[in-house]
Amino acid sequence: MTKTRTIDRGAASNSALPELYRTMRRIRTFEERVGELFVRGQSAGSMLHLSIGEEAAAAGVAAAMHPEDTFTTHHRGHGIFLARGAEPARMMAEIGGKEAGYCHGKGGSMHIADMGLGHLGANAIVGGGIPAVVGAGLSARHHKSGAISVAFFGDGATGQGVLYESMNMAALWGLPVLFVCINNQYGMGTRIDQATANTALHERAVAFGLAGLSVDGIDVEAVAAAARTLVDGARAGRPGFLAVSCYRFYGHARKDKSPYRAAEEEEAGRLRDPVAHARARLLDSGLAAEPELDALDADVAAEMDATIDFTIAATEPPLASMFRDVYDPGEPEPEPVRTRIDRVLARE
Ligand SMILES: Cc1ncc(C[n+]2csc(CCOP(=O)(O)OP(=O)(O)O)c2C)c(N)n1
Repeated sequence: MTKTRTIDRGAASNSALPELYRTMRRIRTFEERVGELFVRGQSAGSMLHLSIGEEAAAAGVAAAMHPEDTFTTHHRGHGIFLARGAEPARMMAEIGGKEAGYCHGKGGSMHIADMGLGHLGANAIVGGGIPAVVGAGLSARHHKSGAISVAFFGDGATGQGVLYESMNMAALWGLPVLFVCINNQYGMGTRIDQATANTALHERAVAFGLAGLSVDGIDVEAVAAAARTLVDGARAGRPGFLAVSCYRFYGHARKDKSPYRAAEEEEAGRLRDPVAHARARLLDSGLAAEPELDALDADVAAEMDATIDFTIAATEPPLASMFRDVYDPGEPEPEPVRTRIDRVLARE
């Protein structure tokens, strides 16, 4: 796999922006290739949710976390896992339903998990991953591991009761937990202000006794700074809530052409581009020069091209492994469906 370069910003600068830019560029390009995988009919399952436009939320919060910290994601979590150190090839292979994937192709896009990297699981049920971080936070405190646990979810999850139960318990018990709401303005085809009267979502967390902040998701440095404040607080037993405001560049899932949004709105929304914003900031501040950024982008493109080639060439899991990693290894494996069908047919 191609190794991507980092920007040499000299000993004088301690800005985190070059690395944040690189993380966001990798997410953007990965997601574009995942879109291609879908169009080529090579993704497993019929749904894919891309996080293009939301890169700053993933990169900024991930940068504030420590290696031992754990997290859960929603159905739009590819970028978050990449920012937390996922190998693109293993992740895309998972999305392609291949044996080489993080869950041997059985999780797919919406159910990736990897305990080694602290990923407690992506969850397709809106709000489904949120309570798990309360448990992880309680466990971390009990075992004095020093870790925090972070739930990433969309604005749609703020309509789920489980968020409020989880925030209440986290605040009541002073757990090392952070709730990160990626507000991309839409829950499927419904704009947030058509579903929610008070769209200042962090205020709800404050009402529950958490530290609540809201940040503009076009600015990855602002996201990282807000996340650092809340991560530090969470580690000291003061749970937090971060609302990151951004725009979902494309439809809800790959098949959705978002007919419910005006073209002008989409155009304006896509101008709120965190990757382009970071690039402009790097150039304006002299932290990087254009050729350097072009070279980095090209390296990332090559890395992700290799990733899609790897995925397409990878093999599917054997049928015999269908129930492996699905049931308790201590229990006998259920009879594979194929053998059961064959047995029933032979009886007829
Ligand atoms: C409990 C539940 N209700 C409904 C759905 C169907 N559904 C899937 S994604 C989605 C929208 C979620 O919006 P949001 O939480 O804002 O995340 P986004 O898709 O914008 O990233 C809905 C309603 C679901 N998966 N789970």
